[in-house]
Amino acid sequence: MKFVLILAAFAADPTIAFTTTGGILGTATTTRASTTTTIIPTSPSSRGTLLRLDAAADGVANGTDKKKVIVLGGDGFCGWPTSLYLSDQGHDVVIVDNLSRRNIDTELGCDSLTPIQPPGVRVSAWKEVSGKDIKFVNLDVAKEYDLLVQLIKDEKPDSIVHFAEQRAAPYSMKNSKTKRYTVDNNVSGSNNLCCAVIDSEVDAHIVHLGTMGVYGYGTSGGEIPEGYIDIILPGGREANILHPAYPGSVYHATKCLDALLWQFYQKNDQLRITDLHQGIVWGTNTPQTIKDERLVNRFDYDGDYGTVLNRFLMQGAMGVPLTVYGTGGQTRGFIHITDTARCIEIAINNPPKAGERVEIFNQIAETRRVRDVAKLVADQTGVDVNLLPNPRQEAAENELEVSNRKFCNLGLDPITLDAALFDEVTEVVNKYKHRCDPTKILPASFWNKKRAEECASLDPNSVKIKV
Ligand code: NAD
Ligand code: USQ
Repeated sequence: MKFVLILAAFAADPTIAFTTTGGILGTATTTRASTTTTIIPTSPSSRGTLLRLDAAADGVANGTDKKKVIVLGGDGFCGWPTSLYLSDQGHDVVIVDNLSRRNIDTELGCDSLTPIQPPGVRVSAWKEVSGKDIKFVNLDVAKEYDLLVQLIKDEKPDSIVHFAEQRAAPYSMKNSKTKRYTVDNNVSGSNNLCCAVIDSEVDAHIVHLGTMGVYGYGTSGGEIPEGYIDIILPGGREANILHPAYPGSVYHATKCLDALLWQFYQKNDQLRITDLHQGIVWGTNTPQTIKDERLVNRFDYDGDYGTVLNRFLMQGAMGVPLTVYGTGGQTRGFIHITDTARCIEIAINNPPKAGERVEIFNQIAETRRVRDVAKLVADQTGVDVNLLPNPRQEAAENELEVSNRKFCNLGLDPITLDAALFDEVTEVVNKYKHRCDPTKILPASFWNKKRAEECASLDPNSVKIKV
């Protein structure tokens, strides 16, 4: 399957050109090939970027078997659009979620900028729009072990996609309660999943969402390989081992612990496991979630759960100076939400064989430095860039070079940061800006006492939105 990016105004604008293998599209850097048939606007009224989707390329439409897929954490930011995408591709999807993310919103006194509907409304809207069923099961993967085993026995999934973790680094560093919750929830959930696959005697392929943060950022001394690194042991013996873990938060540490669990259960029980080391996801809607307002994806903008590019796009649209931490010298990997869903399907379609070591992919499109991302947004929106004291204990500057060859070799043609695609997010923000609580925009979690003291002057009430 191929997606292609086009600008709605291309016919009228001679400065905008297509490329087939990547390069410059108009004045914005982007990559997409262009053999598509169907056009799906990112919003019914969009005059900006369109995402085109050729339904006849991979997945079931391309002759791949229809799969039964359980999506753990399928109510979340990545899980919901992935569930719809897999369903749209003809797979049979069961969502499992304990709605803990929605409860954390209540705990933090904030909410998704977009008005996400309850799971029941979401799945019936999808049925109405697509004619396809998605089952929703409210279950705690970390605590309700027997129900999890029974569900796997009943559904006999081919694949289980595991998104069901506490995923915010800042929330995981808030206090000892959130640190302990993050470890308990994430590590127990992953361990339960392995045990449940073994106990149910269903040969399901586990596809886990890991993070680029397991590697540390730029600690390899060169390009970060996909999961495994060649080393020379004392005595000169060559080996290829899991890349050393170097987490930067309690959350990232849980992903390192997960990686060890995957390695152990693969070795001991021949489980088939794929670990996807994903970068920061940006964007909001996908060609599926845009089909009906009741399907809208969640949009986190607050200091704990909002991730950097979506936060900057939201701030830009609301006339709020961009919240760059420190010098903005951190380099990170990025991927668009539409590609998250695509990568999951590619992983599902390419499981390791029984007995093969854990398959690891780096799920990113590109790397960018935070201050460069801020400049891109500031240039487009005219807002100022604010350099704030850094609430995090992290390197002020880092280089990052990452291999993503495995996904590209399997047909991913990744979407890269593109000012035209920013319009989709800006449109969403403008539509729902009345739902924003500006007091939630500044950082609210600090990595240690020193960082908290350095940030003491930040006043949440000082942030004003331009109406
Ligand atoms: P999210 O918080 O929006 O979604 C996670 C979902 O899992 C939520 O709906 C939550 O209710 C559910 N959940 C959590 N613990 C659970 C449990 N014990 N039982 C059942 N359900 C549970 O997060 P997201 O942004 O969709 O991220 C999904 C996964 O992708 C995470 O594992 C995260 O580490 C990984 N990831 C996310 C990003 C990103 O930028 N968002 C980047 C890289 C990796
Ligand atoms: N940052 C700012 N200003 C902000 C927000 C963040 O300068 O307003 C900086 C941070 O200091 C950090 C970088 O931007 O250096 C990225 O922060 P982030 O919150 O966007 O991303 P992170 O905390 O790393 O976590 C997110 C997801 C997590 C996922 C991870 C992928 O929440 O689930 O695992 O991205 S990665 O970063 O590749 O490890």
